[in-house]
Amino acid sequence: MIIDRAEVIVTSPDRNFVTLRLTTDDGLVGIGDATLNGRELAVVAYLAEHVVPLLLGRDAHRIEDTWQFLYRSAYWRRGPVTMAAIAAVDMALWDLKGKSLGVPVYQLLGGASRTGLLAYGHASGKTTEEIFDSVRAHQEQGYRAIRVQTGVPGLKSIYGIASNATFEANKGVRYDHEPAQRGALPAQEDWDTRSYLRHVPTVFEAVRNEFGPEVPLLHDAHHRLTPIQAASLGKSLEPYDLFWLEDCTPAENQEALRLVRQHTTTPLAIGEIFNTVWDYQQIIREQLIDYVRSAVTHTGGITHLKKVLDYASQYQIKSGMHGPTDISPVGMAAAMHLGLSIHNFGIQEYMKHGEKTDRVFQQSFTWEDGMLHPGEKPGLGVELDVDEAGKYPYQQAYLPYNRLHDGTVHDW
Ligand code: KDG
Ligand code: MG
Repeated sequence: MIIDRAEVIVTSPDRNFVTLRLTTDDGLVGIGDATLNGRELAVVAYLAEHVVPLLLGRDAHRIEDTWQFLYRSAYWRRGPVTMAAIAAVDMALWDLKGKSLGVPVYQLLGGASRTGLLAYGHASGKTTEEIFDSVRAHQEQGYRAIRVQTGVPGLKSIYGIASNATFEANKGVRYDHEPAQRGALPAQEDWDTRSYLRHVPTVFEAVRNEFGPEVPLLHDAHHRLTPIQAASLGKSLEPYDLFWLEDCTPAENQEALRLVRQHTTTPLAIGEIFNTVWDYQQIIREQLIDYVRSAVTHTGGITHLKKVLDYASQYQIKSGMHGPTDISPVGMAAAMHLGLSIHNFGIQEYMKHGEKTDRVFQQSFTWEDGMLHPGEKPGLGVELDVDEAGKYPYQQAYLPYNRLHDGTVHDW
């Protein structure tokens, strides 16, 4: 099974996606997700200029060796661009191995450890009434666990709060297919931590009163708090029994989590912008988090994220893999195969892709009763329709960013 063709395909059906497509001498095709939201073309260049030439002629069965070769031979290690590129190669190789052996990837990873994957969706609203509508809409769509993001009085727009237009377009499930803003510049939003810290607990109190104690509720603070502010938020949310509080502080300072941990028992999830096991070294060893948020796509693929999660399992830390719409259906499938097989699966984030995306990527996963399953097709179970992908060229798009009232750029 020798790789004799490697193509990098960029498509923008509902948003931008980067896919690596490998073809072997025996005619098998494997695909991997390399989408890095807002920096897509950097990964395209890395793959096309520096990785594709290394892949031609290699034995596609040698997954571990190819991973080590790409990671170590570059000299420059880690980083989101490098690790997304390696992830795409890794996913495509697992896809090929599954297809060549006629089994779904989760069987190659040790087989199923459960019957399905509990998934959470994104409810949001500017007001409590809008949030209630959004939670109800998610429950009607089958979601059993729900992330709640709220508008804050005095702030005009906040990332993660879907617009009314999006609510309509998504048939009642309030999330954006395109939270990245199309155009040459990122949109500017405003931020005020004191207003946020005062408001969020009142929203969770209302949601708990309305929906009862059973439903797992999650919240994402998007890296915006200092350690002591994060500690205070965790403490004030304790009565509402969150499943997790995500990205409470900027994640690159691992030590900060010690202070947060000393003050609150609200479970913590971190890692959607991490890309290697080294980013997790201290917070796993010191048990400063409860859930690993990395996506397969941004953490060097199935091969590397499995190692992170195996390390985490020694400390009873579970998976909570990143699954917004900027993870392509290929990256989502990889997450489902990995999540089904590991023992320490926690929860899977799942935002439905748009209809155009579903036409470009034909998928075999199932969504029943709030649970995902990757399906039984050999490989990852996703096929890329190249002709359909060609209809949607890349469009420049960026995530928004924040400024405080005095104009200071704030953490995102
Ligand atoms: O590309 C970044 C988004 O995917 C991210 O902001 C979404 O925070 C996010 C989440 O938890 O899904
Ligand atoms: Mg997040």
